[in-house]
Amino acid sequence: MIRDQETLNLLLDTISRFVRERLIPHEAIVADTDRIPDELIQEMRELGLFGLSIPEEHGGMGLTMEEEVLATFEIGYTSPCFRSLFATNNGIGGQGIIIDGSDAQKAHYLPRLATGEIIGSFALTEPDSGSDAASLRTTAVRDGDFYVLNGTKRYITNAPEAGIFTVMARTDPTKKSADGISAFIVEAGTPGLSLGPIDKKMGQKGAHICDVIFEDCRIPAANLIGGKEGVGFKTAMKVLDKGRINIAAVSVGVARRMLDDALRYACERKQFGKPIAEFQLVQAMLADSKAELYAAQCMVVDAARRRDQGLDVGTEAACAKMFASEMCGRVADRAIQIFGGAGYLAEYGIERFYRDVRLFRIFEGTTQIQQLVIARNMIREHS
Ligand code: COS
Repeated sequence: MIRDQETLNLLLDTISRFVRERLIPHEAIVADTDRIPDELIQEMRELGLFGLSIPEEHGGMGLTMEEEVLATFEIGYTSPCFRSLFATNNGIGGQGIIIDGSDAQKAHYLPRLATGEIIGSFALTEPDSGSDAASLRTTAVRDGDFYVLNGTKRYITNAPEAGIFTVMARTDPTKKSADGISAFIVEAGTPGLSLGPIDKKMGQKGAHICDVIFEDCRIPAANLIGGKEGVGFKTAMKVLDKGRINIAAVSVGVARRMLDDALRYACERKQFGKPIAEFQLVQAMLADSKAELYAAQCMVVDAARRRDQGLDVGTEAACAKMFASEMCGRVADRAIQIFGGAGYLAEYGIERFYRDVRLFRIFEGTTQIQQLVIARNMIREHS
């Protein structure tokens, strides 16, 4: 439910201007240097982007899910690496604390996440545990007022920049399933926590991932999220339900950008004596992209509204993530096709988006995992 349309419009307009005036001009340099300039990060802090969905009482904007996805549509209109930097604070790196954290944990960590003073990161995946998240092997053994963590987390977004990690670890080694898993807040710099080298990847230059390694890493028992063992997997799944709506929203944002770029090019580029936009086969690619984009946008807003109503959105989040990320991949592919040879050149930027958006179909649950979640829920409801 949008609470105040006028304030929201102001926010969306401010973000849109920031994206067009500050971020878009820096896309190429960030891709070349693999680094977001410090002054842009400071501007993101000043705009409140690190705290969009962190509750107001903890220093954030407290946006509803619907408001947040509308903001993400705007933020998505540029290289997704920019959003990646502050998205974990609003999403997977902060939500574990927001959803299941104790009052003391919220009061201690959320204000610093909201301002962007620290970056929050989400450490679920491991070398041998990706889609099968419940099989994770990192252990957390209670020792008095501490837990001792051992294990390795892999592909952890923003780990090189992170101030805190939400870490899922097995507290009950006798249980091999999800109910032996607990969630913890681990501060960067804790002895026994180290980082692997930054991974080289296909796209999203400027956003960084690496391994996070725990070797007899002692953390206070007070950092067990919600003070309760055995519910960490559920915390992770609830976090991902929200995260998946956001990935769907950024897919819509980037698809809009690619389609606008492709449309502009199609109207300017002339072949056979007229703009290629006048050819019906090009029009088909534009029209298919527009229709699918509209469908994805409607799904994202609907899923967000349902979450704001307090409904279980496991199915809708998975549907939106699957459809929107796949749609974004198709739009990227058609955009390259419309650009033709120019689309293959780095100079036009469209090949960079093509590589960047490939990740949307993989992270926060692959398309195949979304299919599995959707079908399982359907079968459960049926029976
Ligand atoms: N919200 C709350 N609880 C949830 C939930 C959700 N969305 N999804 C599952 N749970 C609960 C289940 O209800 C179950 O609890 P009970 O045992 O009390 O019934 C428990 O969690 C285990 O669920 P389930 O049996 O469905 O777990 P599975 O091991 O079969 O796996 C999938 C579930 C495959 C859906 C999960 O492992 C997954 O999402 N994998 C992908 C991980 C991912 O997205 N990784 C990306 C890394 S983060 S960038």
